[in-house]
Amino acid sequence: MTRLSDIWRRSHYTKEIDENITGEDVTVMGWVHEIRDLGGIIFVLIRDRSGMIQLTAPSKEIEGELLDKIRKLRKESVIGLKGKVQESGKAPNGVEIIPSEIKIFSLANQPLPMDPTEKVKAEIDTRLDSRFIDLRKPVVSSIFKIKSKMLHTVRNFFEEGGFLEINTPKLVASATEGGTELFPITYFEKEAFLGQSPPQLYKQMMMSAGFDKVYEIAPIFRAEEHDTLRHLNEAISIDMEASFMDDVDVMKILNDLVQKVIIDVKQDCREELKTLEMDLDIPEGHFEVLKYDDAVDMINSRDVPMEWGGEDLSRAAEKALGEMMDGYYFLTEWPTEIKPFYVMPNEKNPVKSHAFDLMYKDLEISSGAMRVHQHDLLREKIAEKGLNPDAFNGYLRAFEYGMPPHSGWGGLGADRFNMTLTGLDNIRETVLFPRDRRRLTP
Ligand code: AMO
Repeated sequence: MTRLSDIWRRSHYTKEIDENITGEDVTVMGWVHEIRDLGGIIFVLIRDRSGMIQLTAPSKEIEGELLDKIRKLRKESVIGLKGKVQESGKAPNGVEIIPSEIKIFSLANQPLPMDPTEKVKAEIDTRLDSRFIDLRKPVVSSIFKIKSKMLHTVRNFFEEGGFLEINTPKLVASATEGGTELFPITYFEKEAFLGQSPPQLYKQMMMSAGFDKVYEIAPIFRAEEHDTLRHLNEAISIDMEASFMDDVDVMKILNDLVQKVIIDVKQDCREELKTLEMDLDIPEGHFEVLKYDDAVDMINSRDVPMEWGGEDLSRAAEKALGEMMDGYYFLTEWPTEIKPFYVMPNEKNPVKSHAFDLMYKDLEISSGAMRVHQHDLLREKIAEKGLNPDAFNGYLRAFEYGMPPHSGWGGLGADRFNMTLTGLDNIRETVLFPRDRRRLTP
């Protein structure tokens, strides 16, 4: 077929060019990372997704028109390069390319809004404003290569475990986790919201539908005002739900999944981890389980005031726990009162519940529970939370005509989980285009 475009086709990523292909003709595509014009010889570093290669142009050996083109290059312009691979002791990876032809696809304006070579460090706001350039830095793109691997492992893990991937609506009519923290939107003549935990009610309804085991990877929207290093207003949540399982069963699934992701990332993202100077430890066996009661005592022992059942963990409480607990651990037996309506109370002591959180040091990375599957109890619990049960009829009906006992967890925050894999302490680093209290663009 004849092509209408005259874009060249790449023969190699720069990383694939080494002394084994000395003498071969190659075509690479990339960004001009650096230019050094020494008069008699010009060096240009060309960068692509995989790494960098040096173009070497000795002015005596290169014909005038091509040399002029090379002299015209500007940093971060996008070019195609055809040339011969030659061994070179001085070039960054032991080989260089002697050019035969160059195609300039796009010249970059100068000065650049930020320096992608990292020689001049930029603040996070400057970086996010020019995120498309920021992401050109290996230290930044590594974060997203690790995230991609993580998501790939998550999908494989669920598929191999017999889970069905589902998609649930993000435009919803009511809250799931409590009355506040919702973004209202205009839905024709009605008010609607962006879901704060959209899979929650629907993944439970899938249990009534007989799907048995489901998962979803999708955004959650939270209109929380706080401007912290751990919260965003849009985040990616990994959710699962399974029938005929209790909280301990699904904690085991979460435990296994986290371990599998760490094993895969450690094995397949060596370069990226090295770039990030991150040494990942594979946690072995079962994560430690800490009961909420004991956590309160431990927190109080650090002179951080916290009352049993009164509240979720404050930041000071999380920090105190993080100093005493290492790596991943579960917090269990949460007070029923502070958990959402769908959480199953303990049969013998209803003040306590079958809810758990997965923590990494001082960071909560997932919440889950055995759910209430009895219709009348669920209705009662919705009312106890000050919500109108009639507003939940679409959900509640699924509990009237055959609902298995079930459990699940959610919000294995893909972004927060990624923080633990990359060693970063600002969640904005792990999201391409973060949405926070002040940022809605780019
Ligand atoms: P929860 O509200 O605890 O539980 O949220 C679960 C997880 O989602 C992530 N997360 C966030 N990440 C970034 N920014 C935010 N603003 C944010 N809010 C939450 C965290 C957190 O641990 N439906 C239940 C889950 C379930 O029971 O299945 C839920 O949403 O990693």
